[in-house]
Amino acid sequence: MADTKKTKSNTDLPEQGTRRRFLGQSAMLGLAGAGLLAGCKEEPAAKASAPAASASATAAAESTGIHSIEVPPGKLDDYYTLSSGGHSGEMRIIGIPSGRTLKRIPVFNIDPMSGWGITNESKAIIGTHPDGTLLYNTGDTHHVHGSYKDGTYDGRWLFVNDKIHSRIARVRMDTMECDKITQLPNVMGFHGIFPDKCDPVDPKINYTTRVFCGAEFHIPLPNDGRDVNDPTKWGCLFTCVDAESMEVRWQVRIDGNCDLVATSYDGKLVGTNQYNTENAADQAGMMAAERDACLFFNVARIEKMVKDGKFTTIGKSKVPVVDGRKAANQDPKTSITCYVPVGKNPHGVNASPDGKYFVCSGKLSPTATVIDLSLVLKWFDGDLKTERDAVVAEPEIGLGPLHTGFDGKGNAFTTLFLDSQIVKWNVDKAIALYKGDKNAKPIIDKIDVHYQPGHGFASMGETKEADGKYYNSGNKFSKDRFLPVGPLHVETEQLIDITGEKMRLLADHTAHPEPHDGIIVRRDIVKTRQIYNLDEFPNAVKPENAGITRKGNKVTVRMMSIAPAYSIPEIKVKKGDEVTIILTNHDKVEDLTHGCAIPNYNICFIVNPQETKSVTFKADKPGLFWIYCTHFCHALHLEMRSRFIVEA
Ligand code: RUQ
Ligand code: CUA
Ligand code: CA
Repeated sequence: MADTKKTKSNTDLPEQGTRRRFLGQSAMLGLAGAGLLAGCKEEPAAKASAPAASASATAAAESTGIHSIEVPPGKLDDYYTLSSGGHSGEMRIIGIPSGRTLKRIPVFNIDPMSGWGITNESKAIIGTHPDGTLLYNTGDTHHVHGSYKDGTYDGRWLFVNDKIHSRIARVRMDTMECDKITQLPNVMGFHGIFPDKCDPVDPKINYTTRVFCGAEFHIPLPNDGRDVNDPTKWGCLFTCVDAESMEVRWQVRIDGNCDLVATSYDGKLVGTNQYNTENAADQAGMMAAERDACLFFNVARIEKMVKDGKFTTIGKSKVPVVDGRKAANQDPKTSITCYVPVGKNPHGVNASPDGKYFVCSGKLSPTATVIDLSLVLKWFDGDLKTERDAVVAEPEIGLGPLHTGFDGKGNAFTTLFLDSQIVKWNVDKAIALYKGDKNAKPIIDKIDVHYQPGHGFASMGETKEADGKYYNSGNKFSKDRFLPVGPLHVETEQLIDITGEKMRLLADHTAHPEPHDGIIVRRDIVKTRQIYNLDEFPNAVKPENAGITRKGNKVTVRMMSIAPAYSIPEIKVKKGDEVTIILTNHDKVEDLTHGCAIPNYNICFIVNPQETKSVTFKADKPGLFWIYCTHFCHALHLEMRSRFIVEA
């Protein structure tokens, strides 16, 4: 830590290389103790990085690769980044290369702009208690992945996890709205998520029909108060969800835990990296073993077992659970799981676009482990001696490797959290080195990022159409890169040109805390609708059924909006009535959206063209309340109002 003091009192700020080394060393010191980040947070503001950044921008302009990331006024981006929002509970859409934020999609959070978590329709998706209040209003999204067809995105769905309450959400890409949320039973800390790309048995089903979910935390099974003081009885499960119905298909009880998830292109294998093969309940215990594992599941065999009724259930859940623990899977030829040993406490598992390999990063080991999927299948056939023999490379790539993206030209780009760098390395050369070719040099380039990158992902890099253009480094700390905005800083998403031999930093984009993972999707794949279809809403209000009806103390208001007016100028109810307002927007012009806010009643939502939404609440406050339009729609937007009168 002497280094820290020296740099702090020094007015000549260190240049990037020095600072980078400092980050590495201090973070390693932190590692030995409790906090991984103890050192790097102490880092002084280093203004020296500013000229370095503009220098690389100049270099970018002169390069043969990407000439400009400027998207001039009126021009459109080439890609969509679809990103998680961390404990904001939302998802986000960002234009690439400009970095413009295009949309925030509420998922597990509450959003007064759209009315998510306020309208009856969104509450039904999120889930409610019997009294109509939301089951949860917090969420923690980490990983967004798209549905596949033929090994690339089909533009149909996005799937995202909620780590807090172990829920999976689906977002339909035509409206970019969440349409389903499912809570996973028997698990806690649902972290990794990945859709399949093909059916394991029927290659004609060459599109996503399953989504796999990995749970991090060990819990009593069932978690109903039993065994809370006996960690030896706790367990973790891996879950398969049906992509179409969003129902849980099956679960596998495992040894150790899950973290990230990756799927093979042929649909036969799905893998999860395990950092707690020790099954420990404390941090020291989780770091005890020299090696942990990448755990593979044989999807076809699991589904055969479920079909044959060879499963149990846990507690009140009816979901079939099969046993994937080592003790129950001694013979590879019948085994449903294969535990491939990898570096200590690995993080991240990513599938290469050629369909051949999974790469597991070391995190506490400076290595990446390359696993050949054909050898894993060979192990399942009983033709590979040990699980470890499926490893075909383990290059030393730097400190704190976490996540890997690919350029589709045989190169991997891994984030180095402790080194604050991205390392570009060649998979074939790493394999040659592992085989004994001493002249093979897998490391091609390293570039500083600012700072402590977590996820790194490339344009179309999770598909067979990986195009090797852009790489996004999702950094966990921005420190000195932006104007300070209080003790909490904005995050940086750094855009890197990966078209050339050397990587080039193109831009610093800000991100509201705290995005984790994302995907960069070519814009032609995303086909959004312009307006809704009135007939898709069973409760749509039309001129023939518009008006106010009463049944006992239940009042239903069926209202329409056409700019700049609501169809009902005055709504009269009695104190104590239960009021349901159903609002259909009859405007047909794209983006001609209206809002509906009721002061003091905590009601606020929008209706898009040809869309219907509803709210239900108790009229418990007498008085006059102006229902007004929140969404600018017309020159007479302010006059777009209706009187809501609650008689005492
Ligand atoms: S994890 S920084 Cu939640 Cu995606 Cu790796
Ligand atoms: Cu309608 Cu503003
Ligand atoms: Ca471990």
